Amino acid sequence: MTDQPIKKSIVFSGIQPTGNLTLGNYLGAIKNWVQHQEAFENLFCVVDLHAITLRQNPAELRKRSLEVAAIYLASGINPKESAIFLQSHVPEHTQLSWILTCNSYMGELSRMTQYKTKSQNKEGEAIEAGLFTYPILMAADILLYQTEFVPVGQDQVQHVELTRDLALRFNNAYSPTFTIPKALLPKAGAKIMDLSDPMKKMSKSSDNPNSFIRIMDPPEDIKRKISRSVTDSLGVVAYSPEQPGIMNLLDIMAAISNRAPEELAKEYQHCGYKAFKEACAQTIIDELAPVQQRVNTLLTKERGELEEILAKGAQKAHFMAQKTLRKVYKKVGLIPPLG
Ligand code: ATP
Ligand code: LTN
Repeated sequence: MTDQPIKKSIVFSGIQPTGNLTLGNYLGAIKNWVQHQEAFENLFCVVDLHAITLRQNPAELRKRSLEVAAIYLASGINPKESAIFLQSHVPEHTQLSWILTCNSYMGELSRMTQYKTKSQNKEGEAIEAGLFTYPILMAADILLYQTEFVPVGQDQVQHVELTRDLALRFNNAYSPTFTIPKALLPKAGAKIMDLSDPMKKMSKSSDNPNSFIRIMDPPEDIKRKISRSVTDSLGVVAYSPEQPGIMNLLDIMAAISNRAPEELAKEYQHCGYKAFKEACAQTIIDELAPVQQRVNTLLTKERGELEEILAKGAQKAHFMAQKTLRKVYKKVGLIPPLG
């Protein structure tokens, strides 16, 4: 018997530094990353190249990129366990993306729900090509690291499926090159809904600030937004699809407390909506308060450390990404650079 350390499976995920991160991003993605952190070898990326799919204010984008990294750390991502880095610091992402673009079909890209919705919102306007090819860059992000699991919210599952298709196509056309990744959804919180319209997903790019809770929202705002959230006229707390607003609040509480939403519904069944909403707001406030405090410290007093963590993360990611890209270069007939 040799004492070889067991190789951990690789996890990759990312969030775009556009807008303010919401409770949806926190519960659908980040909290799940933290929970699985020790079982895997992790790469958590701030996908700034994805952010510029739609034009950004440059100063704002710089600020948000650091803030997202700070949120990862403040939420419990341990930089000793996981690499945290900015996508634009590892050039292999765009390099692999081009090679995959040459192996992707217009048809499969035009079937992506996110593309369809975002392009419909721009009817009559010019649609940026990046909006169309964006899932290929996401596939490159994932495949560069021989990723096995991709922890994301429900809305990204279709993109992970496309990534699998592209990887299988490449492996079949050349020879086994990429690990075939799988999406990893959280037990609760995979789809947090909009507080003003519980049939829509909570989104950080929504125009209505009452529709989402930001990770950095102060307690008064959280209380106000939850108390105004759209529910129904049934008046009894129950976990039922006929009550999507209440279901959503129960899902939020369940995801935060690691409990079953049905069990929470029982606990609050004799409680009016007002008191239930107050309890829900308090659960959120208690969860986010320490994260907010830590983010503020990281962005001020510990900014140097934050930048150092990003530099180390990029170095590690670059090392891993280079290995895959060299393989890919050889397979398709490009000459890998010396060194
Ligand atoms: P945008 O509104 O700008 O498209 P977004 O809020 O959907 O942004 P992304 O950066 O696209 O945020 O998503 C980052 C991660 O957060 C992904 O894993 C995504 O699945 C997850 N996520 C986003 N919104 C929700 C939500 N409402 N519920 C659960 N997970 C979510
Ligand atoms: N497209 C994702 C963000 C993203 C991502 C990734 C998530 C870009 N690259 C790789 C997981 C793995 C989104 O949430 N809009």
